[in-house]
Amino acid sequence: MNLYKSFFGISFGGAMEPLYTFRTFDMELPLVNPEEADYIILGLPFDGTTSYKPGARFGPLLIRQATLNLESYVLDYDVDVAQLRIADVGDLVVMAGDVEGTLERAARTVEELREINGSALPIFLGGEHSMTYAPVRVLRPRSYVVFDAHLDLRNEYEGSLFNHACVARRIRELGVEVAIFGVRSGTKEEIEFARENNVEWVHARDYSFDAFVDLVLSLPEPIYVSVDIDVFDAPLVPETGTPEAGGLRFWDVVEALEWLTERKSIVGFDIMEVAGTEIGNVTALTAAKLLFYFLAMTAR
Ligand SMILES: [Mn+2]
Repeated sequence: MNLYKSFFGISFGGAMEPLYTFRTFDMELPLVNPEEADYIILGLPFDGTTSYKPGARFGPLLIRQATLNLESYVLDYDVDVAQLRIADVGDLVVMAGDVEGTLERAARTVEELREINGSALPIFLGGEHSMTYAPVRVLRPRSYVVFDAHLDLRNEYEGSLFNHACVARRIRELGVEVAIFGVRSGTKEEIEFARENNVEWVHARDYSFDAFVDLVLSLPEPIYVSVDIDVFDAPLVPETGTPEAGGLRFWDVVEALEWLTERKSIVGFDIMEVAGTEIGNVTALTAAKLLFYFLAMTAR
């Protein structure tokens, strides 16, 4: 399909049924076309299986809007993210309430973007964590490192195998090594699945940089890295599907990502489960800040 047909905002929603919208004008970054990009950003604004707080469908929009509040210069690395070659292709056009149909669309879109530019690093903004399954299936990492309050290892939840509470299990079943950090919520069934299937996880209470490095050091590469925004302590991310007290600090995740991006080959990155309806909400500001840190640290 012709990527530029809708790029200049002319033909949204025509007969060609675009997979994504190019609705990107709020992002505080000068953008480039996907062919020339080092990073390609795609929003996955799906919230059809949300169990508690709704609004993940607005996550990508809220994150982009929150970038307007940030300086593009990241002090820590002496990097200006406005200088990076970033393509933002907008949001996937989701199929409301249809998680499997939307996952298929997301997978097709990720494949298409890989064909256009296979050397750019894909970054996804969500949207429910259920969506992470699509890029992982397409990008075929050998390991999945995830920061999450929840194990997401249920076999099924509320009648769906692709519910947000099942995503880490589905990924493990692809033969991918799974390591989960910041956990403080799970079921007995999930703990048993983890034990029987070599899924490594670190409780938020036991989390330390050393514990992180110990675990990820031996993971096979390349790695897909996922941040469920609910890994952070609830006051930092109140607008998310299932907030949990007792989470990680912002710098815990930044330091872990610094280590990963410096030492390991990363095949994809996402920030998921940002929700809400209010511009400038705290969760979106946290996510936007983390996004700028990630972009800047990979460009050090
Ligand atoms: Mn979670």
